[in-house]
Amino acid sequence: MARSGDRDVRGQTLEAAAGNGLINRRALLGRGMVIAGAMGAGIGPSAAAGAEPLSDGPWSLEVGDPTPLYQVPSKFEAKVVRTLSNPNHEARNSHSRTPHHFLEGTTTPNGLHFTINHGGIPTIDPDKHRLVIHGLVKQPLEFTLETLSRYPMTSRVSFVECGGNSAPMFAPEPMQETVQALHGLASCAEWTGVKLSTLLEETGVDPRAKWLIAEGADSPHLSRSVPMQKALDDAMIALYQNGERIMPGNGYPMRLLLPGYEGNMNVKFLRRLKLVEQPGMSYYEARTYSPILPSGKAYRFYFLQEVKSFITHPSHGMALKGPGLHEISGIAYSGTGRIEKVMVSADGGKSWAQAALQEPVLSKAFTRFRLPWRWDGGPATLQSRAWDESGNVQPTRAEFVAARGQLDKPAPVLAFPNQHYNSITSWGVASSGEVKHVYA
Ligand SMILES: Nc1nc2c(c(=O)[nH]1)N[C@H]1C(S)=C(S)[C@@H](COP(=O)(O)O)O[C@H]1N2
Ligand SMILES: [Mo]
Repeated sequence: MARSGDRDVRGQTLEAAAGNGLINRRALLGRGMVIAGAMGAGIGPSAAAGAEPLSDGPWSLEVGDPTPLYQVPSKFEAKVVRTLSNPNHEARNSHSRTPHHFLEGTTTPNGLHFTINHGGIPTIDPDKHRLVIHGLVKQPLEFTLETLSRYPMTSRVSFVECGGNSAPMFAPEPMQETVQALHGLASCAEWTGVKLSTLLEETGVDPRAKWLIAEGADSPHLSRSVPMQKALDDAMIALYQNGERIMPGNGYPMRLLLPGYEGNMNVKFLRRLKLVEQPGMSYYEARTYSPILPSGKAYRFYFLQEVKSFITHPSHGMALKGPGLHEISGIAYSGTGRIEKVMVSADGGKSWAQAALQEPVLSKAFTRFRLPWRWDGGPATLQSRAWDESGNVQPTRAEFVAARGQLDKPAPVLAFPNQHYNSITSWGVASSGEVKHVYA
């Protein structure tokens, strides 16, 4: 609980919102809390500031570096990188995971967007690339990057998440892995391109068309069937990612963006859309990416990425530097729409406080949540739980396992046969300050 002596700059008492030190999110609305005074000894801003003039570092005494044509992060940020499933570049399906624990806000920088490429990253000459829309259309059309760019463009922020994201949590024991290893197959960007409905207006749609088959130009020619309803709703042929051309690993020069739908359906290096009556039952929709149920049955299709959240700060592998005020912060999203609320617990789910959501809260996009917390130095179990605007709620782990099962024995992070895991993640904080992945 917040102690009565803890006050924000307006002199208001930091109001307890739930057990084990959670503070009301309204404390974040003020002009800031008095952190230096509220921190434990030896951490936080120095109380002696202002007494002596600042000393000059060597960087203050010489002319700095020349300006590069394309800038990259500071060399001091070298640890902020993706992790690779095949670090030695073995020729097979390759995953790279977003380091959520090093990032803030809601936009994933392009260099850190996760990627999954089943046949490597093709080097596509944008001038030679073509997109064809055919099948059950009135008039088949072929587009170059140039002709596509003449259509009205729109931008939208959307997350992309692999159906296999968070699958390590199917393990019967909590895997001692970072938020990057557990949840790094989800990222969020602003995508700009042409709405698919605009192009389908021009080709015309035969009323018999119920699906379209999207195909990529990479060597596996990855293809997925997409319901026409989604194609005519918010599907986009994306050409830009956070303002610049789509990264090679994310589908250069164009990809299908299906906001809120399973990552695999967002076909990259997009070269063909064929309108058909029946789904194609391609490799990735017939064999992979369908959740397996405890009964042994599998879903035929499972397109939606359901409501999920996880705390990124603090999270597994970090160490709190001492009791006192800390901010709990994380990411929430739902393939159905906007995030309605996120609740946070510091006592393993016994009591909950509502987190502040950073505006703007966008549909099918990452939403950052925050809550102040006074850690008393004792054990704590941190959890977050999200609700979306349609009333869908993130399941507890017990609820999820009851419905969807778990593995009998541990498996390596990469070898998870099941998909679409979205239950609550728990981080255990020990008295030493060490943070570990736990099940609660
Ligand atoms: N052509 C093609 N499209 C593809 C893939 C691929 O290997 N080839 N991988 C799919 C998978 S499994 C996922 S999860 C998403 C990942 O999108 P990203 O790499 O932009 O994050 O792309 C999908 N689209
Ligand atoms: Mo995926």
